[in-house]
Amino acid sequence: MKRMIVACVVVVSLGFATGALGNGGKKHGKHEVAPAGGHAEHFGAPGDPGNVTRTIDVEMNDEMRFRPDRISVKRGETIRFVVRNTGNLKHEMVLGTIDELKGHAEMMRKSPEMEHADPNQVSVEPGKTGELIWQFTRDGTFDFACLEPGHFEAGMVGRILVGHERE
Ligand SMILES: [Cu+2]
Repeated sequence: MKRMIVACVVVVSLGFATGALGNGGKKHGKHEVAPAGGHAEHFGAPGDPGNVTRTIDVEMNDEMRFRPDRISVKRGETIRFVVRNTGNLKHEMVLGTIDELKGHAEMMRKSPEMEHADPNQVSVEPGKTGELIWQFTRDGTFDFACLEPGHFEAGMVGRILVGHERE
């Protein structure tokens, strides 16, 4: 858990450094290399829009809840999450394991202005809709959360069951 947080910090610092240098027009460029911390491979990989097998609508609201907050997928499925923010606050859906989400939530509390744009997350302004495409490659129980400061702590979390029977 401790180590996971450290890994996150390192990745983010590198991102900042690259952005700050901004040389060679690489600013805000997509990371081509495999992520150092490798959080993503715990539960899958960014999905190819051409391979989407199912669309799941998710609502985020100011009651600090996701609806649904429990999602079942089959291993191998590529899911397009259509994420609608029905509240008046900014919300986001971040996929991960509960430990790494906790670590990120802590970072977000310390640096609320921090913006992160990874393929495993989507930030959605009030009244807007965003999309997140993810392929689930491993069986298991994974989590998602809103990491806007305080939201995770208020219970804005959900769970994804991969490879389990549909409920
Ligand atoms: Cu939120």
